[in-house]
Amino acid sequence: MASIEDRIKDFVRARGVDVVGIAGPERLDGPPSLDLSYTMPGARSVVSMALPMNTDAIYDFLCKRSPAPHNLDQFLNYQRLQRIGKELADFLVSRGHRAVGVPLSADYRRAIYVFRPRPAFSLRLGAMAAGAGGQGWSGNLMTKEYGASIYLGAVLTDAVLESDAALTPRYFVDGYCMKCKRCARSCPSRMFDAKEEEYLLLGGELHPRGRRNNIDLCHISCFGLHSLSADRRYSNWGLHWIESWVDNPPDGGNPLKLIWDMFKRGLTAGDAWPRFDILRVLCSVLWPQEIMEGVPGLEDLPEDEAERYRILAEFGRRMGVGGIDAYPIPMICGQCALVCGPTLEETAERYRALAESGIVVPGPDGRMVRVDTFEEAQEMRRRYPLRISAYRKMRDALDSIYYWHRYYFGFEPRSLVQSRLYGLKLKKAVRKRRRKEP
Ligand code: B12
Repeated sequence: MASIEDRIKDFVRARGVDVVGIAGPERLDGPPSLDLSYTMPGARSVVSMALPMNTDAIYDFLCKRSPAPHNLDQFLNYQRLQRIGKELADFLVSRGHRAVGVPLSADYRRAIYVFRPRPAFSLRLGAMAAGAGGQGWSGNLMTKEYGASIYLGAVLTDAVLESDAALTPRYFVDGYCMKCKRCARSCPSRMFDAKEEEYLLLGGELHPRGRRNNIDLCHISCFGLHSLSADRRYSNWGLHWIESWVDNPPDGGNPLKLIWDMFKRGLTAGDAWPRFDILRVLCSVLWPQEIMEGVPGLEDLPEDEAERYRILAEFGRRMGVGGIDAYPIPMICGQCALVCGPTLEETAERYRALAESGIVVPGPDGRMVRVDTFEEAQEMRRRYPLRISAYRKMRDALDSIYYWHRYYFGFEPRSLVQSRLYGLKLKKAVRKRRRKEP
């Protein structure tokens, strides 16, 4: 008779997921967000799953043709992963276990400072523990099949499952990233270093990634608050620039200045809350069929950009999020993951597409316009400045402060203790490693 582990894998493979791995209780020793009991008390094992991003949509995004296909791809795949997660959880329940599908993002632990979120459960760490992939230089989860351009899902269960073989901690960094590191160049704000390493401690082993200059740089790029690359050669799909960064890109060395710049820009953007909220509802709610009605598949997306935005905005409104109708594009960046393909050649090709793509800025009727050079982009921004009313700015600032605190503010001694203990263990392991180095 087939084992429960084989049945689980057959179950998800039958639904089109070819990257799947399992981690049992002995694998779950790592950062606080690998503690399953925070999300599901009594959980002992994780089933991790990955779906690939659509490659044509990636090229449309990186080449600055359109951000709409990649955004639709994420909308559809986050719903698909939630559906498969729920079906797998139901399957495990029918076999006498307890099980839940994990929210795919925006499910954070409560903290005093809410704007540097810590996931309740980290899908990347779960996937590493389950052998579905390994950590890449960017910190993204890489898979052998698709590189880092993937979406992750997971189911937690109280069943004690047998673990799959995990990849060695340096599997991707030594075998792939050391010859590439294009992810570091594709991050507009240079969030992580191209040379120096830092580590995650998982199962007593140090897993390398590029040293982070400051995680806020990632938030600033990914939420489109500063979309111009440090070398001014390309941008992501964000609407804004932080003016003082154009001539002096930050290096992460002054964290307070970075936080100040982030708030000054974020709280005057006029649409910061709905842009985050759409991701929150998309990743934590499995929407019924009537909400998905009329949402086309990628192959049926119309050519006309305005019509594409109308479809995405309508989908957002049906999920209860309005206020970004003119530019309903929540996935603005993520370029470090998008460029990272299954082979070095494919990654080089994607990076070339990005590096030569130019800069997008808001144009005449608010539509994004692509230009070749920094000088042209500056001229467009001067001619067509974004006009956001004082009322909208104020309302959005208040919404952002209120909702982030409502959903994520709190004091959790358990998280603090876990974080402190993990920090101490990590320091000790890094010291030990340094002593051994020649
Ligand atoms: C937070 C988050 C973001 C943030 C920050 C990203 C970042 N660089 O960490 C933002 C919004 C900017 C973001 C952007 C993106 N994300 Co994102 N994001 C997440 C999320 C919610 C958690 C990431 C995570 O695992 N952090 C925890 C650990 C691994 O990160 P860490 O900072 O190193 O943690 C350290 C400390 O924080 C501490 N620690 C860990 N946990 C805790 C808990 C407590 C309480 C404390 C005190 C400390 C602590 O220990 C760690 C080691 O030192 C996951 C969904 C999920 N629930 O897993 C998606 C997820 C990782 N994102 C994903 C994607 C696709 C993206 C984007 C490509 C954008 C997009 N959607 O297209 C970009 C990529 C940018 C990048 N370089 O990561 C995918 C995975 C992609 C991949 N291949 O890995 C995920 C899994 C979503 C999904 N369901 O598919 N993301």
